[in-house]
Amino acid sequence: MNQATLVLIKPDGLKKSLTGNILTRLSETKLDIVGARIVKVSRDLAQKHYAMLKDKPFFEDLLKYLMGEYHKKKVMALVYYGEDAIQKVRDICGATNPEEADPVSIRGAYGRITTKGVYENVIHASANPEESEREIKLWFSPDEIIFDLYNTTAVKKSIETRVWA
Ligand code: 3AN
Repeated sequence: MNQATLVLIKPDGLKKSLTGNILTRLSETKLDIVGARIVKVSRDLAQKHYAMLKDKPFFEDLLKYLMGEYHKKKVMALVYYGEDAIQKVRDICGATNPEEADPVSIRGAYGRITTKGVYENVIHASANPEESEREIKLWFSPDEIIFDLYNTTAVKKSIETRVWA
């Protein structure tokens, strides 16, 4: 079954110049990239993305990590699409704990745990179809994805917006 999944190359991945390596590894899946953005992550976006973990003791560090306070203030967000996309991407990413991840997985090869106990595991990938839909809708608007993954609705906006001068 065709699925969409959200991938984030996290600030440590960008700081360590791993973007190319990670995209090359992900291309092994033969999935399609249907959306891509470079994002400066706000606290609000980080909180919404990790809402499920809000009661964990590492939550505050996790927010700071995703916002780039330990590395670079940017994240690369991608939507991959195709047959069994969620599992294919998760397999290449490896386990959450980079020290337990298969050494040839992305997290096993490039991740680390800091002396403060923060998992710096360079990549995020959606865990299941419900999460991928929630996450993709959080990080992308319909027009930033090359086809309509989910139902859309038209709204008229009369808000001031910036354009190139
Ligand atoms: P995954 O990203 O593999 O789906 P989640 O959703 O359980 O795993 O965790 C989200 C993120 O929270 C992880 N990618 C990692 O950065 C961080 N994290 C998870 N468990 C821990 C932990 N025990 N200590 C520190 N950070 C953690």
